[in-house]
Amino acid sequence: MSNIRNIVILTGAGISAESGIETFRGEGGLWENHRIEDVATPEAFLRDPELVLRFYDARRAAIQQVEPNAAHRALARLDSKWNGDLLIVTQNVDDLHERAGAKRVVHMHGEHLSAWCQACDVRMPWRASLIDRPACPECGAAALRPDIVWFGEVPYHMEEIYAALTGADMFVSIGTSGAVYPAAGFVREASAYGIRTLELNLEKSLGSQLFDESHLGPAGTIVPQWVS
Ligand code: BV8
Repeated sequence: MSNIRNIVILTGAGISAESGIETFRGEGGLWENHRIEDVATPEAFLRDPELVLRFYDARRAAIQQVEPNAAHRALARLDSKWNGDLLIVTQNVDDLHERAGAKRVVHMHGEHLSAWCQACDVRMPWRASLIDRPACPECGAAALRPDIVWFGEVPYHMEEIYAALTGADMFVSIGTSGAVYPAAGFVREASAYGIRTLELNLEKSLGSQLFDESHLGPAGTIVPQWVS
């Protein structure tokens, strides 16, 4: 990586799989027989708020029981020693990158440990359950929802992400199926800017043929190898 100065790293559910967090589209990817696309939408929340809140309560509790794995730790090491620009753009809503020590992280699909009040529009750290519709600590309304970007909603940090992409020398995608946009389109943008692209994934993804280079294997093994 001698002639590389600025890196953008996209991560997906696959980087957290070895920490024990289910991915979305693997064999265990259904939740109580619901596809993620059927639960993670504003329409689902309007139609059946209890189902959606139960889904997120279960995942918010689960991520507080697991630990970062070797892949998260390797990216945190890279972040701390890298002198150029580096941005970890995660589609994941867990906090494992941060708990491994990474600093330059943005969550484009939101975060499990954050709640968003639909009455006063304030976002706040949140670790407890939302199923009983607790009052917003800011305004008192029972209007808290998971601070998660659902399908059909605009992802967070898009300006920062595209600015980082246009200035990057390398784009690395780790543990994502390439099923969800706009994240799945970043490799196309990177290639259009003439940026070197690398995929580290357990198996071929929907976008594998778009990458200059692709290494297959578990992230806990191949990410530390790439970083060292
Ligand atoms: C938007 C929060 C407009 C929920 C999630 C074309 C262009 C633009 C939009 C669209 C488009 N076509 C369709 C759309 C709409 C839609 C979309 O993409 N739909 C899909 C289903 C076709 N997109 C949207 O609605 C987005 N909003 O487009 O707004 C816009 C656009 C641009 C700019 C401004 C505005 C919003 C999408 C966000 C949805 N929310 N998450 C929650 O988490 O509960 S998406 C959800 O899928 C998760 O965030 C997840 O991260 C993400 C992607 O899944 P992956 O992370 O890739 O996980 P998956 O299970 O699929 O794959 C795991 C991979 O890991 C596999 O490849 C596997 O092999 C690998 N793996 C497994 N184990 C390991 C491993 N790899 C390494 N090691 C291992 N051990």
